Amino acid sequence: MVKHAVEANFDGLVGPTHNYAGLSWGNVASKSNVRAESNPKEAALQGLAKMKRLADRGYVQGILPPHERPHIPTLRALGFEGADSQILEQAAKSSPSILAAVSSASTMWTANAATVSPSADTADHRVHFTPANLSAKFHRSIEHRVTGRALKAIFADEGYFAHHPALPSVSQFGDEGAANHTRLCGGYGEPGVELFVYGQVAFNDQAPAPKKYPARQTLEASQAIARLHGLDDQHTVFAQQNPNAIDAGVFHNDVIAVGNGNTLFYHDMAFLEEERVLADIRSRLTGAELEAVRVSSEEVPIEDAVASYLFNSQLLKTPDGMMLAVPGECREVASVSRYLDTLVQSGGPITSVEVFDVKQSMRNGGGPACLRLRVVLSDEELKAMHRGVLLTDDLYERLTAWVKAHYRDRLSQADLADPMLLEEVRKALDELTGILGLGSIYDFQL
Ligand code: SUG
Repeated sequence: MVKHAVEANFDGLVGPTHNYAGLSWGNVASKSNVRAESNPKEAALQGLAKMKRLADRGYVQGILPPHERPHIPTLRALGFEGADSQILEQAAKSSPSILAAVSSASTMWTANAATVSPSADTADHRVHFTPANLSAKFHRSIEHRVTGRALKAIFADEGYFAHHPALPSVSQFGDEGAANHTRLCGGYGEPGVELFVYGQVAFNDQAPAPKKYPARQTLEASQAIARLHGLDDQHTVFAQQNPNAIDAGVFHNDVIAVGNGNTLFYHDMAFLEEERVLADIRSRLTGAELEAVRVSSEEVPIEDAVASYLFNSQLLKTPDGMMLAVPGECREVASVSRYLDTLVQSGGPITSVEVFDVKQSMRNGGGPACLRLRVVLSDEELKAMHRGVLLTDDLYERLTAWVKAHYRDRLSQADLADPMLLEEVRKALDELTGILGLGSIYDFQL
């Protein structure tokens, strides 16, 4: 029986150590803004404003909390010793790159937090979650344990929700979560097609692969997730990303394609085997015809797609079609702005475009779609989850006040060694778990 379901978006609340450390080789924005001064307060408020606008439009909007950073347990595991302040001092002196990595607020990009399969697709009819190991980048590889704890605290009822540990943390199983996973469907409660996009085949040296930048997701990882989630062949399509796109700065599929419902909005350089991928989706999709909105390289050159993050927009169902929630940068790149003007008049499934300012995150390569993890939930599942993380007017007010009270408005690389910053972060996060009713999820709370 088909149940009524909704798509909930869980945005990562930007953490108090948001900074620009140039940690992501292959992510053009991260490298170009290295060592620029950041504004964590503005970043968090921009994120909250996006969430509020969408919640006001009637979308179910949730929050995933930031992690404890700088992460002292990781520094201890790497041999730094003494009191927390001594550890920070030693790390800053001898290994500033390691200190920067364990200080990143990268958990804000929750599209990389996990892969989620809705109950309509899975063999045991539960919602399945696998936190991404993010093994391609050291600063992100330390996220999955706490992410797993947060997801378990929010989706606790084992009758409805199943949680898997992250895949083995090695390059052969490199997994970047929902950034490389899109679900196409008729209604949200109907069985859908889960499109897994990978950058490289790990156990085949002959398979096409990017030459310049790393492929962060492997076919083997995507297949493992599909097995763990109990997805059969009728509900899955595996597609290789075009290696030339990765080499042009498309480090995740969500930088070049976004899908929702029966609509797939993508660039002609997104997939290695475009025709095969579309045919596979079409042959599996039930309850609706696929609407493929293809943007050609003539309309939007790949460099402009990467610079503007056109495809890192959120595609959201509206009563009369689909809304594309684009980052402000899309109006600053001429080809993209022109394309958007024609898009809504084209008579296709995308009927409106709205602009969101998430500049602080964009400077690290994170657009509107990076900032959210989608979880399709039936009415019963929505009731069963921990609702303290769902954005209401009251929660928005409390979180805004919390950010204003605890966050700095400027942060440089030198500030990361400041023991006061660590204290501020822990105080703020302890208060946050109280506001969200999450119990203890951080190492410093256990
Ligand atoms: O993993 N940037 C993130 C951006 C993630 C975007 N997510 C999606 N496309 N879904 C990354 O590359 C940069 C941090 C720094 O350089 O300080 C960073 O981690």
